Amino acid sequence: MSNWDYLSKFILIGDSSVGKSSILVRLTDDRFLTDPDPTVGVEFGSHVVEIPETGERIKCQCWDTAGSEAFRSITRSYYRGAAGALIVYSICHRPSFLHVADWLRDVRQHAEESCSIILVGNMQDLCGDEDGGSSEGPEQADTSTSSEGSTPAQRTSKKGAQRRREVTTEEARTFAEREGIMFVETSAKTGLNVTEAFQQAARDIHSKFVAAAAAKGNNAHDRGAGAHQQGHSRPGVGLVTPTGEDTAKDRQCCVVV
Ligand SMILES: Nc1nc2c(ncn2[C@@H]2O[C@H](COP(=O)(O)OP(=O)(O)OP(=O)(O)O)[C@@H](O)[C@H]2O)c(=O)[nH]1
Ligand SMILES: [Mg+2]
Repeated sequence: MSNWDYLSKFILIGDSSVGKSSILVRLTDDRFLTDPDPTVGVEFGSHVVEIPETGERIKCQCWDTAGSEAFRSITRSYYRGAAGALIVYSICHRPSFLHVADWLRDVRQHAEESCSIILVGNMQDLCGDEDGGSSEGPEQADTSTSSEGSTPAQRTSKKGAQRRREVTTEEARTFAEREGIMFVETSAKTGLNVTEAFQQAARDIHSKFVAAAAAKGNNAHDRGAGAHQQGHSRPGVGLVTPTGEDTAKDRQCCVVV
């Protein structure tokens, strides 16, 4: 018996050193790496999240991309077929937020039109309060060096330096609302809202799936319906359902178009 009801492809994008890989490791392994290597190209991880209201389980197959410009042409090729996209920035590093518009343009250009997009303001533990300042100890990555010109290495090497919030929750929320995307603040270090970010996106993907099924006159919850054939996917929606038997072959399916 499968431990998931739907399979969905996610991409994590955003500037270098904003914590994309850390978010994925928190989701899949529930741990935090203080000194991870920058991602080279793309990395993969998967995890089943449950939608609390319906109890349905979505297996999130996540492609964690390198933020570095050098890998951009490689990473863009992973956008295709993504049902969900997490655009990550650091709430303590304003340039990473200013670049969100570019990442959004990229997703809209290269991913499916129906891709559910969530803006993720990470590193909430470093400067969670709106007035700025660190709420945690000195071992964390520093992101306080305001601004353009600071390299990711510089931003993460000054242990113990003062951190300041550079993007308010309100500003990010207003941006997200204007763009019609979801929004959440997270901490890969403490785990705050990490699962919730994926749940929120999964919920949105699922509701699109149900709406598409209804438009076609199918019942998305009826396992006997044609919608639940092995590896079936709904074009433009990006959900795959396992068969009732859930063979190993079903579970390896990872490309959703
Ligand atoms: N305190 C704190 N540090 C974090 C958080 N998320 C990531 N970091 C740290 O920030 C640094 C960069 O994290 P990564 O996860 O490698 O960032 P990335 O976005 O994957 O970077 P690229 O792979 O280069 O694109 C690391 O030192 C992490 O330990 C967080 O929520 N809180
Ligand atoms: Mg990474």
